[in-house]
Amino acid sequence: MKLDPYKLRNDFPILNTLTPNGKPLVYLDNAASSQKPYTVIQGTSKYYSEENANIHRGIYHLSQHATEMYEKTRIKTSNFFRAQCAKAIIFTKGTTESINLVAQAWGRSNVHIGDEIVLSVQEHHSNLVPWQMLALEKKAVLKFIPILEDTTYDLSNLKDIITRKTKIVAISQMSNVTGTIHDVRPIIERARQVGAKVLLDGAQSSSHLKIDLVGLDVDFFAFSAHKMLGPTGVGVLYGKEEILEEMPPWIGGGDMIETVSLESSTYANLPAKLEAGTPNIAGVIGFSYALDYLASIGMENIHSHEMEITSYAIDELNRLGGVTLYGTEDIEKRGGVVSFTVEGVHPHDVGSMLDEEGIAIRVGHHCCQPLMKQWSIPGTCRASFYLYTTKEDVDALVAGLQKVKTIFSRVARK
Ligand code: C6P
Repeated sequence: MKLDPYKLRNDFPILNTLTPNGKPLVYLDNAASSQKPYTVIQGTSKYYSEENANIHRGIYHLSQHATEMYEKTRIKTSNFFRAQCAKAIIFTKGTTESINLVAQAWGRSNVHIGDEIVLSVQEHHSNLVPWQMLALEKKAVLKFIPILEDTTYDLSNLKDIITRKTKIVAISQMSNVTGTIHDVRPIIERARQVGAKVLLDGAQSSSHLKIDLVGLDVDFFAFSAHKMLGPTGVGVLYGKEEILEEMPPWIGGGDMIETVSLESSTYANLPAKLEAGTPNIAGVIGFSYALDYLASIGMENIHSHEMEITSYAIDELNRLGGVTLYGTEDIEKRGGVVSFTVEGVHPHDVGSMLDEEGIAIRVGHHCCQPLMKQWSIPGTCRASFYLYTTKEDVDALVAGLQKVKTIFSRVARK
């Protein structure tokens, strides 16, 4: 069913606010973080006002109720992403922490001198730095899947890149810079042939696509709640149960133990083993409301809407002229992200001038410095869309860019 962004906007209080200089907010930075609907805001507030207690520790009603809501969110998350089971869902602080958890807990026990770790050249720093740290510690080798001119993965040399020496392949399913949705199946198949594990960075794909984790047959999947209408400070690491079972704990502390003596400890079963300390209970419960909201709309409908908006934005930006667009022209391979540069204008100037018009986009390297280096540019301007983005938002962006171009062409003439 086609979604109605105009109707949905009423569910997001921030979208009806004005910026400090009195302009209606045009929010086009959803790849950085999405806005939150009333249900998430009110659900989180209800937890703090009426339901707040620590979990897994109390035998009193409030604590048991909070535990139940927290654990129900785990089950809901598992069902939403068609995971193996709820135990395979580990709550973290976000994608970054989820990837670090794998790099450190799994990586330290499974990656050894001379082993290879395969990444791609367009990874977010969160899916580069943790592996660089591990490779340095273990004297392992980093290898990279290149991208084609259309920004999809170049699979032509996959057999040479992913070999019997490969221990793990860690790649993103959707680029935060170009919005390219990658066909990761051939990469997963190749990893299976050589016995390597696969981690998918789902920070972007999780908010835009219907994901079937068991169908994808990935070993690990990492994402953040705040990009899918949920609170900040909550993320998920999905891992195949048998792999998580074998992984040593990452952080030690309360709630992850079975027994503790002064000298040593034994550890709890999954998922507690990998969730030491008091978690972000309010955030996880808030995420449960976000999942309900997304489910009520349907991820396929969200993706269709984004394709429509993205296609409209690409057409309008091309019509504007003087704008270079990055990413594939095949709309079927794109999510709701458009990266571009404006001829003769630094992305930061574009961002600042659009801000004066109430338009929020992200400019810069988007935490993908190696990709910017490959393209020999300091950064791009990035407009990113979501279920509440309208064609009028895109029109506002294009009008703002027209203004930028006019002002800069006047400056250039002087
Ligand atoms: N990208 C962006 O504006 P965290 O910060 O842990 O929630 O997510 C990190 C992350 C990892 N992988 C990808 C592909 C991402 O896009 C992000 C977050 C935001 O592009 C903030 S830098």
